[in-house]
Amino acid sequence: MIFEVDQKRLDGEIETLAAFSDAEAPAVTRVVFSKQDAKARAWLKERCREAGLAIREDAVGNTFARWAGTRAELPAVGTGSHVDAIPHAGKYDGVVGVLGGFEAIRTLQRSGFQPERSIELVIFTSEEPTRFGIGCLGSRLMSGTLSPSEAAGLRDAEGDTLEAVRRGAGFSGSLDEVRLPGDYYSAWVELHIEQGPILEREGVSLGLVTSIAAPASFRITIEGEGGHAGGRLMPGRRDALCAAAEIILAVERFALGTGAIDTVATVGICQVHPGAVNSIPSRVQLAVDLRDTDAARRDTVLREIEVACGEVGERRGVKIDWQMINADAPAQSSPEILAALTAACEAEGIGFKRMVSRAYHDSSFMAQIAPIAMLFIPCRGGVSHRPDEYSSPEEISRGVRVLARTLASLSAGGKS
Ligand code: HGY
Ligand code: MN
Ligand code: MN
Repeated sequence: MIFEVDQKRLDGEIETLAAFSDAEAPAVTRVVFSKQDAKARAWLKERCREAGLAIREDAVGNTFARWAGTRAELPAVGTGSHVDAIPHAGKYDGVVGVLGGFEAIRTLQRSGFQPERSIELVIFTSEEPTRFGIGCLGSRLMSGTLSPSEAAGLRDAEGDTLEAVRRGAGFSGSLDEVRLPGDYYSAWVELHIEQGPILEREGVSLGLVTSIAAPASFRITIEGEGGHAGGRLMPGRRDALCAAAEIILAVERFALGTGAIDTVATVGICQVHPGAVNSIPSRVQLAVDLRDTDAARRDTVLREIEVACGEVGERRGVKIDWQMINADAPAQSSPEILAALTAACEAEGIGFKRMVSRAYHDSSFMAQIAPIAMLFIPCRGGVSHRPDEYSSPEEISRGVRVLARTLASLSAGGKS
């Protein structure tokens, strides 16, 4: 069976989706439940309806577009990703998995293939932590990793709760209904850009993800003493930003200190109060992202940072509070799904390599309710979460062809 991807149309759709953005092109900003997010969702649902897929949305906006199989009573095969984008991001992160998964379904339809198990495209709500501070909100609720009550109470920077925002965006119903049963999907595959340099550097077309790194994130609030930048002399100052500076460098030092290339740590947010050039910072809020393929090694770094906070707080006379947001386990891919991807790569004559994912994905949580794997395509220079993020139409098409073939093989009925 030959699978022909409609590369031209797919490329056009990526450009159309990128235009639903709150940033100047080529940057893309599309924060969950924003107007641009709503436009993107509406546009995607229309395209899926045109393809004859049955659409449903759950109480938090996860969107499901199903191609009914001949044995629709069996657990379905799932694929998909996210279309929300962090501020000033690119146009491929998540989108390749949604539009690529959609094109894989249309490619199978055009080839005359008829699935036994239904094949379902999923567009997850809020994979990015931008608005509510925690990533993979939709898939956490689907997998039961986050409770409905914890989720409902999450607040954005304006203080609006997820409960109020989702209802304002038209998603009602109980969050209790978002959770999927363990046998909802028989298999799950997500296509995604690598967001790293390995495939391009090694000249390999596709990556078969064997495991997804263990992400953790937390907030550190430092309370010092404000005052006049001129009148308050240096001795005895309790400058919250100077204390924060020591902590930020400690985060970097401890991540480097494990000696393992897989330990990564980033302080991506630093909010200074009152934020005036002639006023001593009285309060600083840091948001820290810490990951490792080895959860125990990650947690060692976590503890080192905690100890350093205590020492800096003591020495500088500032109060330091710590709020854990998440500390997730690494996710393992299923040998069965990896085997299906391997067979599809070989059938298509496309080179591949096994690798880990250092970015987290919704598949990290889908792994708790289904056998999963991810399929990576190269991205130029390994760049992502930047406007110059790029994957070529040819690289995307190779990913879509292998995904289509994999979905076809997984959708064969077999055991129920
Ligand atoms: O941060 C991540 O790993 C993902 O891109 N949200
Ligand atoms: Mn991302
Ligand atoms: Mn992503």
